[in-house]
Amino acid sequence: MNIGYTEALKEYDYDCFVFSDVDLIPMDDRNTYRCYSQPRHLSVSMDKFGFRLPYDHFFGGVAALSKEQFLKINGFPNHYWGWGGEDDAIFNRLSAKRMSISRPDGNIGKCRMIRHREKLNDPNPERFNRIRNTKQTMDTDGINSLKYEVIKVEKNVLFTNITVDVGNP
Ligand code: NGS
Repeated sequence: MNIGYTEALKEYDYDCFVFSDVDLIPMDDRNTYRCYSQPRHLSVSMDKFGFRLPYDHFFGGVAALSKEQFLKINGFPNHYWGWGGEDDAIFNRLSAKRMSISRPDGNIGKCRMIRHREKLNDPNPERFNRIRNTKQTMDTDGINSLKYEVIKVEKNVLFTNITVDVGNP
């Protein structure tokens, strides 16, 4: 997501960014993908959780942050490898910077998850520790420490597919 942010800014001076898991489809077109005065969590009622939040501080799925909001938290952590926890860390970053979460109504925020199989994406055993240390690490781990190499940029009509090398854990 940090790479998407960086690469998008090479194309145009965008001031709003929507970060979406690849498997989530909004079900209601009143759920506008734009930025708000506070970071916006858009995927608030997912079919897999019975159309409700799985827990209060859930920030996973789809979220919209303005450039200013994103930079205030130094972007997202780079040191999460494997499944889980990165969205909880983002939530902690936002609360550490005293931002609140804006959300659509549960009806409007409905979305469906495309069925998929997850191969090679084991839960990250480090995630609980990393989440706990968010405050101590967020100023040095984020958009200001991002390292990657662009391998290929493929421009399509409706999307750009960018292949990158993010190195190893
Ligand atoms: C939590 C994970 C989140 C994840 C959420 C829903 O347990 O990263 O489940 O996951 N947090 C931790 O593991 C600490 S889901 O069922 O959508 O795959 O987003």
